[in-house]
Parts: sequence; structure tokens; C-alpha cells
Amino acid sequence: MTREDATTIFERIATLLEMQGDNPFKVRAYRTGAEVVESFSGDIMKLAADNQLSDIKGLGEALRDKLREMATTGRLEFYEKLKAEFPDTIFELFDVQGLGSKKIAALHAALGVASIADLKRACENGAVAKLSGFGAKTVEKILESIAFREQHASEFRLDQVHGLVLEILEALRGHPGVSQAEVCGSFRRGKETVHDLDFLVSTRQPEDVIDFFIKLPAVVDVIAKGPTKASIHATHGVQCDLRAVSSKEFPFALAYFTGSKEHNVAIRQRALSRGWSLNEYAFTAVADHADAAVIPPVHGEADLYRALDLDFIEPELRENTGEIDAAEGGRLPRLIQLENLRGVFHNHTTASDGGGTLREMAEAARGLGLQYLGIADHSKSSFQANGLDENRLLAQVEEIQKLNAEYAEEGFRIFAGSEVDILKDGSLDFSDELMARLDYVVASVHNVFNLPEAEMTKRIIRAIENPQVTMLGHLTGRLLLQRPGYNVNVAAVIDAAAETGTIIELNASAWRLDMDWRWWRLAKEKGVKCSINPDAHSTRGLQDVIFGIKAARKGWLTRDDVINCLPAGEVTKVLQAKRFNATRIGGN
Ligand code: DGT
Ligand code: CA
Ligand code: CA
Ligand code: ZN
Repeated sequence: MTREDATTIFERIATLLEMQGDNPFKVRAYRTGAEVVESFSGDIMKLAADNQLSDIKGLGEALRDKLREMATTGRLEFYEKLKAEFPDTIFELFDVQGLGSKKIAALHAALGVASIADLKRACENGAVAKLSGFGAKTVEKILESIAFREQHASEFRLDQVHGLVLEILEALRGHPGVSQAEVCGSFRRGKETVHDLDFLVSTRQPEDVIDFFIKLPAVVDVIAKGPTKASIHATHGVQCDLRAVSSKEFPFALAYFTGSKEHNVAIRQRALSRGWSLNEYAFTAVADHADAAVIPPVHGEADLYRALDLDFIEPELRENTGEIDAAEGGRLPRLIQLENLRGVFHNHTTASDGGGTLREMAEAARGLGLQYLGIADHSKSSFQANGLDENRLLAQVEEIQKLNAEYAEEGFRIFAGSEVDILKDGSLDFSDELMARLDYVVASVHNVFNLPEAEMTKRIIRAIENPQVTMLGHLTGRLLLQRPGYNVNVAAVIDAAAETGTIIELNASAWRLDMDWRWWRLAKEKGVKCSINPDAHSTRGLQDVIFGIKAARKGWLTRDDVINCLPAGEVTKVLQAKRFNATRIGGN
């Protein structure tokens, strides 16, 4: 169980106790406990597991025991019993933006609200607005958040489906009757969210494979089953479709079910102009076509494209946004690959809200074969994330220097940075002098999201005009399927980044994938460089770069566009370039 899980459980206990009208001091103790666990500097879960929690301020004996139980068994009996007394739907309320535990408890006590459906009704009939602490503004915000959730109810983020896809592919490939298995659809195209997953196998025993598929451990229920296809619901309720075809049909089915629909339509047109019809099984000569060309053999997807005089189009590019012209003219980009990454920037440690210490993060990065790791803990204004003040930051820089001395021989390096808050007026949370002492600075917006577009755009542009700001973090602040980004003129920010030589982050967290892939071709055209940043809050979080790579590929990026493909020596120069240019221009 992670620190985040334990924090959530303590918070939820507080709320549930409050809903039951329990002793306010007890409720308080759990809230404080949650804060202590969340912000403790050090591996609190390990300490708990080793029974080393004796003198931590704000964590009494009862909570220490509970934390220990969670750390050692992965669950908490007290919480399981407590939550059994409420409908499961109560927890939906915790995902509504603008609703903290206190508000949820108040809604439950006063109005009996126990689900999102209840909440929506109570907002719409005016009951919520009458409660103290809930004005018309709050109600509006709650309703907006519910509407956003409803709009995206049947979508899934990559972190929710990635493991499932690998598990199902591995199982299918392990079946003796299967010669090829692939995932198709939006997942293969690297979309940031998917509606369902589309699997494809080539086999001579479709019925056996279908039977095998619907009995996989991940299957929750079977929606439909036929001789060559089946649909099931898997973990989280994700629908998975499987189709079984022959190996001759496989390349055609693979291309067809990968989509996108728009790409397929354009490809089919191109085939027709050669006198062939194209479907999910084959090319077929059109009978009344006067000068139909001879159909070449197709053994793989690349042959299919070659038959149409096209270079192979990577799945991520198949959105009918110019990829077919580029493939015809030999102008497709050579897309970046995971193996091209040499290091990662923008990562958190236990000094702010991360779960791994500096050394643990460095070891994990080395374990992934990376040559460098950029640390960027939160700055002081992000107090909810235990942001560092000047003194703690400088102490961290020293700690990094010491570690670097240790690692020097092995050629591994830690870059000392900070994720500095962009304040409401576009000024920054640290002085220029302090930022100049760092290797790099990521500037991000973390509060006051509700500015009008023009003001938000001005705020961000003012921040990146600062020569000390190396890169811009999560440009829109969106959380996929949970909240839209704030209003900002992305094109104007890209222009400003180009002018000032500011790198833009592609935040690789599956929740963000921000800046969105749809903007990267424009950014690249303007000469803006990308940094694929995992924004890791734990050692495991470093692996989120795989999501960032997918998004970068979908944005047509090559290794030359992404600064963290450079070796440590060269990337240092890139990090310094903006400052260097500023002093040069300033000095002339
Ligand atoms: P989603 O909504 O995230 O599941 O997105 P996709 O692209 O995976 O869509 P899905 O699962 O409905 O269909 C998978 C692929 O099958 C789609 O990308 C293209 C192909 N396909 C499905 N229906 C049609 C169609 O009516 N015409 C054509 N040309 N292709 C289709
Ligand atoms: Ca799909
Ligand atoms: Ca589908
Ligand atoms: Zn951030």
C-alpha cells in the first residue's frame, strides 16, 4: 500500500466518522493523521512496516497501529467495516471537483446525499444552495463537474488499461492456436483516452481461442460471443472486443481495426482509384474497373501501404491529418522511441509530495538505464504539496551535489531544479537570483485556475518571458476524465515559447498528457523543443514516460525534437541556452 492510499483512507475515515456524528476530536485526529502521512519527509510506509513510528508529531498510537496494519497487510479492517455501513456510491462524491470531505459530510447530514445522482438532484432543486457554506457559485461548480464526468463516463485513461492490454496480449500470444495477436483501435493509435479495447488474433481455431478469451482471469462478464468474435467486460468495466481471422486476412483486419475511421476512409479511396476495393479481409479487384492494377501480395501491414505506393504509416499517425500525403511524398517523420530517452526532468521526492527519497529516485532512474534525472520539487506557495522554501531548496541542491560526487564515476547525474509556481499575476514563487543557482526551472500553474482566457494567457507568457524559466509545466492543467484545462490561448503560448526559447513540457502522467498531442506539430514548426517529463511522484512514476512517448509520437515528434534524448553533456547546454542568450542580449 502506498503513502497516497494510506492518506486517502485516513481522510475517508474522518469523513465517514463525521457522517456518523462521531466525536469531533476523533474526526480531527484522522484528518491530521492524513496530513502527517501525506507530508512526512521519509518513507513513512517503510517505517510503519518496521514498527519505527514511535515519535511522530500528530500521529497518535491508534493511528500508528492502523498505519502499521496498512503497511504490513495492505488493508485496514477498521476501514473495511466502517465503509460497509455506507452505500458504495458515497465514494463517487469524492471525485467531484470542489467537494472536500467536510462538504460531503455536510451534504450527507443535512440532505441525505449519498451518491452523485442524489447530489445532482439536490443541486438542481435548490436544496444545496441553501446550506451554509454552499453558495450559488459552489452549486454551479459541482454541476459542471458532474456534467464533465457524465460526458466522459465511458472513457478510460491509459493507466487504467495499459496493464490489462499487456496481460490480455500475453495470454492470447501464449495460446498454442494463436499465431499473431495485436491490440488495435484507439489504444494502438496512442490516444490519451479510449472507449474500448479491440484485440485481433490470427488463428485456425477461432472457436477455441474465443472460448479461451472469455475465460481469462481479467474477464468480469461476457457481453456477446460468436464463432469468430466476442466482447467482454474486464476490470474497471472496460469493454474488450476480440476478433479472430486467418493469417491471410490478418494484415487487412489489423489495419482496418486500428483505424481511425477517417484514415480508413481515405485509404479505401486510394485503393479504389487503383481499381481495388478494400475491406477488413482483403483487396478485391473491382469488376467494372477498366484499367485495374494487379494486386500485389500482402503479408503484413507494410505491404498493404506499399501496394498503395505509401511509406508505412505508424499507427499513432493514422488520424487523416496529412499522414497520407506525407507517406506518399516520403516526408513522414521518424518517430521517437522509448529507447531514445537518456534522462528525465520534473520529478518529485519526499522533500515535497513525492514518495521516494532523492537517492531512491536516482537509483530507480539508473535502474531504468537513464543517464540523468532532473529533480523539480514544488515551491513554497504549493503548501498543500509541502513545497520547499528557499532554505530547504538550497539544502536539497547541496544534497544533490553530494550525490553527484558519488555518482560521477558511473557517469550518472542529477540535475537540481524546481517546479516553481506561477503566481496569479505571472510572477514566480522564487527570486531570479535563487533560480539562477539551479540547473533548470519548470514553471507551472497550480492555483487560481478560473481566470478569463486573456488573463491566464498573459500570466503564463509573463512567466516564460523570465530567462530563468527553462520549461513550462503542464500547460493547461487538465486532469483527463476529471477536469478540463483552464482557459488559455495555447497558440499564443507556443508563439511566446518560440520567441523566448522556452521548452514546453509534455507531462507524461496518464492523468495529464499535457501539452496535448494535437499542438505539437505547430510547436515543432515554430521551433519549440519538447521535454517528456514523467512528473514522477514515486519511483514507479518514472515509468510513466511510456505514456509520454505515445503522446509525443502522436504529435509527430522525433528524437531531435525532444531534449531528454540528448546525452547529459549536451542537454546541459540546452538547459543553459535561454539564460545565456538573455545575458548576451542584455550585455550588448
Ligand atoms: P474508441 O472510441 O476509443 O474505441 O476508438 P476506436 O478508434 O478504437 O473505435 P472503435 O472501437 O469503435 O473501432 C475500432 C476501429 O474499427 C476504428 O478505429 C476503425 C474501425 N471501424 C469501426 N467502425 C468502422 C466503420 O464504420 N468504418 C470504418 N471505415 N472503420 C470502422
Ligand atoms: Ca476501441
Ligand atoms: Ca470496439
Ligand atoms: Zn505540477
